[in-house]
Amino acid sequence: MSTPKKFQRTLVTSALPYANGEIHLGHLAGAYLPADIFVRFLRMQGRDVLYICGSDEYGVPITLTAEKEGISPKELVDRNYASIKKSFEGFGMSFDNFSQTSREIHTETSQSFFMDLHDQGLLKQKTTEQFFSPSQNRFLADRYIEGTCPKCDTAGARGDQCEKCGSSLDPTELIDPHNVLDNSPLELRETTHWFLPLAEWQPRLEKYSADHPEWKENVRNYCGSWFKDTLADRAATRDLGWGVPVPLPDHEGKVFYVWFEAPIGYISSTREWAADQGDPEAWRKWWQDPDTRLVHFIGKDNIFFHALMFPAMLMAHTEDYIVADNVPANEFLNLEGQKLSTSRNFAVWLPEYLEKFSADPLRYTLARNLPETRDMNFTWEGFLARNNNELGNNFGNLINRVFTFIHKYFEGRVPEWSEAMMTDLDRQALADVQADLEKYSAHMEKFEIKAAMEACFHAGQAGNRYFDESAPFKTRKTDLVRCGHSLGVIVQILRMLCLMLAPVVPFGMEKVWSWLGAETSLWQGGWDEGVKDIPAGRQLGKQEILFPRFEEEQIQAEIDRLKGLLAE
Ligand code: B3M
Ligand code: ZN
Repeated sequence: MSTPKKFQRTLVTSALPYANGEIHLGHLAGAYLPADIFVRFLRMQGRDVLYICGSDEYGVPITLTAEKEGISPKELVDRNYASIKKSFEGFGMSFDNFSQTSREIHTETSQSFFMDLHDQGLLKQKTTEQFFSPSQNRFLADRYIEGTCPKCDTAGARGDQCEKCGSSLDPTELIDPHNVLDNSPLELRETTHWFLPLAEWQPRLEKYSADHPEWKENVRNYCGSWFKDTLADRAATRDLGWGVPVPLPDHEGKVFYVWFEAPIGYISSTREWAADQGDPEAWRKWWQDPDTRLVHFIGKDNIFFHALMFPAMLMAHTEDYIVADNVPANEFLNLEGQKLSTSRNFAVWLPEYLEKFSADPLRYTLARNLPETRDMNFTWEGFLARNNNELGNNFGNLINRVFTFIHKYFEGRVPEWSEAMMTDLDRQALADVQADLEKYSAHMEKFEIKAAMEACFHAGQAGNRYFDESAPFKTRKTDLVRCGHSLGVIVQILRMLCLMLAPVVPFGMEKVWSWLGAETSLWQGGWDEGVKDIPAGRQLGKQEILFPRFEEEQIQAEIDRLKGLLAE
C-alpha cells in the first residue's frame, strides 16, 4: 500500500438535505454532525478547509408537497430552505456556504456539466419504457415505484435501490411494481432519455475503489457488491415539470434526474461561495487542484451516488476534476429502539428540539452514539444521562470547580506552577491527558469520532481523578503553594479538554476558551495555542454554569410524546 497522500486543503461536503421537510436526529447523526465535528477539528488545527452544503430542491416529492399545500414548488423550497438553514445554525453547523439547487448558479453549473459530457458523446440516448401511472397521469420517479427485489426477494424495495440487500436497481427489474402513493398498478410507456453508461467507467471505478483500502467497511462492501455485476446505465434525465431543464433542442418537459444534478450542487455551492468572496474563479482550486482532498459525508443510502456515480461524472468531464478521497458513510440512527419514520412523524425534529434545549447536549449525545459502523439508538433517557453524568459531572463540574477555586483563592490568576514542583502524580496526570489528546487526534483524522470522544471522556476522568487526588480543597488550608501548583496543573488539563470538546460542544467550549484567556481564535488555528502551557499569572475569565442538569420531568414529556405516536 502506498503512503497516504498529503493534501494542502480539504473540501468537505455533507449530503444536500431534501428541501421537502425539516431536519431530524437521523439526518444529524448521519451526514451532518460528523462532518461539522471533523471540519471544526481541522479549522482548529489551522488547516485550510472549506465546508460546503445546500438544499436539494428538485424532484417529485417536492412537487407533491407543494400541490398538497397549494403553493408553487419554488415557494415551498424557499420556505423549507430558510427553516433548514435556521435550524442548522441553531445546532451549530458551520458551513462556509449553504446554497440551494433551485438557484440560477446551479442551473448554469449543472447544464454546462451535462453539455460537457454530451458534447464528448459520453451520454447515451435511449428510448426506453418507463413506468407511467395512469391514475396520476404521469411518469413516476423511481422512489414512487415499489415492488419485490429481484435479487433478494424482499417486498418493499424501491425503484432505485433495495434497502434490504443494498442492490441498486432499475425499476423495471422489480417484481410486481406499483405506485407507492395509491398502490395502483403501473404501465410501461415509451420515452427517450439520456443515460450515463456507467459500465464504461467501471474499470476506472474499480481501480479507484481498490486504491482506497482505508474506506469504511460499509462503503467497501457496497462497492464490492456492485462491482460483481456490470454496472447498469443510469438515467441522467427524467420526464418531470420541476427540475433543471435539459439544455437541448426538442427536450421540452425533460429535466435532469435529481441524482445526476444534485451532486453537481456541491460545485455550484462552491462557485457561489467563491463569487461571494469576490473571487469567482476561487472555486477551481477546491475542485480542480489535485492537492485538494475531497471528503463527502453521507448516510449509507447515498453510497452509490457518491462512491460511483458522481466520481464517474467527474472523471468523465473534460476539465480535470478531483474525485472524493473519502466517503465516510454512516449507518442509521434509531429512536427509542424503533426505526425513525417521517411519515408517522416518529422522529425528533431539530426546530422543536431547539425550542426546548440547547444544541451542545444533543451534539454531545449524538457524537457518543454515532452510527459509524452499525445502526445506533437514541433514547431520551440516554440523552439525560449523557448530559447530567458526562457533560455535567465529568466535564462541567471539573471546569467549574477549578475556575471557582482560582477566583476565590488566587484572584482569578493562574497560580504559580512549575517543573520543579512536579510530583509523580502531577506528571502522570498530564501525561495521561496528553496521551488522550494524541489518541483523539489520530481517531479524528480517520473519521472515528466515537473513538475520539472515548479518549476525550477518558481525559475528563483523568482530570477529575487528579483533582480528587491532588486535593487542592485540602491543601488550600495546609499548603497554599502546593494548592496553587495543583490548580496550575489542572488548568493545563482544562486547555487540552477544551480542545477535545470544542468540535463537539462548540458553544460551551468557545466560552471556556475565552475564560482561559486564549489569544487566538479557536477556529483559526487555536490548537497551536491550546497545546502550549498556560503560564502562571494569566488572568482568567469568570465562569458560569456550562451544562445545566436536566430534570426527569422534562425528558418524560418527550418520551410520552413518542409513546403516544407509537400507540396511534
Ligand atoms: N438529498 C438524499 C438524502 O438526503 C439527497 C442527498 C443528495 S447529495 C448530493 O438522503
Ligand atoms: Zn434486495
